Amino acid sequence: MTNNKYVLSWIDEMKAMVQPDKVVWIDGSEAQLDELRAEACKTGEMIKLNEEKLPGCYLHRTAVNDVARVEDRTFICTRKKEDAGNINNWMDPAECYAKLTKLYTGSYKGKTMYVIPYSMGVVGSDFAKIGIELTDSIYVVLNMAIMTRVGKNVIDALGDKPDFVKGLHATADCSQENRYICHFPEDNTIWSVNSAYGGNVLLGKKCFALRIASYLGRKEGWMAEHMLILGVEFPNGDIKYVSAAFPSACGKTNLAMLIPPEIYRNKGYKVWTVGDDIAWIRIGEDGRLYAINPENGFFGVAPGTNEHSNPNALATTKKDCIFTNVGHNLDDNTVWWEGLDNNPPKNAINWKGEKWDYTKYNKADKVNTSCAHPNSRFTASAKNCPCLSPMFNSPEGVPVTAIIFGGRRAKTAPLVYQSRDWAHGVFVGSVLASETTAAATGAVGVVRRDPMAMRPFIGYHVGDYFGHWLEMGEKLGDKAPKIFHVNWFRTDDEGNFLWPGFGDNMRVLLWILARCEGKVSARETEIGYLPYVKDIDIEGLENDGKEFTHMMLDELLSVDKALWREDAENIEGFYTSIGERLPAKLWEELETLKKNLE
Ligand code: OXD
Ligand code: MN
Repeated sequence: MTNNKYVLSWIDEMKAMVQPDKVVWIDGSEAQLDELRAEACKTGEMIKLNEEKLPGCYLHRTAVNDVARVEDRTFICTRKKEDAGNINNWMDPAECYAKLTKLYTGSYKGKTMYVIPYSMGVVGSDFAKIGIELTDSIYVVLNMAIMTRVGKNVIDALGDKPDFVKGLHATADCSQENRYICHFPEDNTIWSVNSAYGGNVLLGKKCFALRIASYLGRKEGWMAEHMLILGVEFPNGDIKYVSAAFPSACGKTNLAMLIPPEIYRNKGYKVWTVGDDIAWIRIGEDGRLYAINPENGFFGVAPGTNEHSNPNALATTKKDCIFTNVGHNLDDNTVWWEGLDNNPPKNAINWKGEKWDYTKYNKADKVNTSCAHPNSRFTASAKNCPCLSPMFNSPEGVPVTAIIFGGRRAKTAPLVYQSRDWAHGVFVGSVLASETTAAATGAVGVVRRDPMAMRPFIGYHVGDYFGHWLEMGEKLGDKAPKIFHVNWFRTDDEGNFLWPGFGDNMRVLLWILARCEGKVSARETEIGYLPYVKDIDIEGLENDGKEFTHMMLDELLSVDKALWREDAENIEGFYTSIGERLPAKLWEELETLKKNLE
């Protein structure tokens, strides 16, 4: 498919190590993908679902010990240890290559090596980047063909240049103790072995588009962020775009595909989805910030997705979708997951491949009793999304008016606040945090700092990463987007959520955009600018079937200084752990916060 000598010699080298029986280049054609689908069904790797109800859809189950990203086995292998920073696992590159070479050697024997040329971003556009993934898994090929732009046109766009990310994946024997997801940012290389779960093996996603890309972004003056991108259309037809970072499992896909409440729809408001997980952001020719979604599909969490929480995502999964680790309803050969509806199938196979008894479901032990694994997924093509932005394929991306950071905080963070300026906004993002829920760990309320929601995804030193954010702000000057923080997860003393969330988050988005346009005033507080209660529209709003009142909003917008003082101490510990590469400007921001709270 190519004469590119860099590509060919790298593949030869990898072939000599993994020793496949044959090599197949993925050309991106439907005919080839169809053959692979048929082969995967023949071997049992995938199950074809009901063609009438779910046309073109398949079910796949991973090994039971291989169902999520493995942060403790994910490494950034820079030559100098300090360049990886304190929140990444580090291994010396030479040592890592040697260690993994042993695991890879002969691991493709009896198998086919699939060569997947893929583009992150519109093929051939200025801001796109190319990767080649070698894999022994048809499941990986078919997922990559949904999540990225794959095929011959990509290799043609590469021409004879050496600018591609080299990704090697081997399922090997899927052993947990030998599972490694390793990144060599200085070599443009990713090595993943002993896993077949999406987040570890779809190398275009977290590995390239966040870890390697964040490293490249710093070098080249742009940013790779764990952010959704959405456009809010106003009744006059104007569309304003925001990008928003939330830690994993905080509802990014739901926010990205939000459907405004009826009263807003009737007035002509609409939300358009550009991306649900990753944004590549750079300064455009007019000096403003522009964002693209480098992906071509959604790898969304299935449980909890339903007609109320995210009808657009549900619609997106109705054709040409690959479901992973969800339940299999044998009565009609469809899929089911917890939270889809109130009709658990009576004749079903669970995510482990065992007969499932819906009467034994126990919320406190989801992993063992649920039909679908809590981290089960759908891989769906962006083009099937009913609210996909017409700008999705725009090579320039969309201009960003506001940046939003969000965490899961029961008490501390108010519903929404605005940072005083860019540097303060970088401070707010740098200390982003979520509290663990009982369901996740057993320990309630443990704060995990997740800077810019990038904790598991920064491909270099976190202190340098913050420095890069500050520098971008300096370059943007007065064209910088405004930065906000939201918290949809504030609770009362009984642990009930105070804010209805989902479509009603539109009300908060509108305040944010009104602030960006200088159309609404705000009150300055210790932590930043907060809305006046009158300025968040609560017309027709209900929470849990009860009318939502201004008093409730008052509570959601209150700042408990004692809790914030505690938080400031926690931030100090976090900043201290980062060491001397933490920019002085952020220490100053922390001092300002502390003074304000005195
Ligand atoms: C994801 C994640 O899968 O953030 O998007 O874990
Ligand atoms: Mn994510």
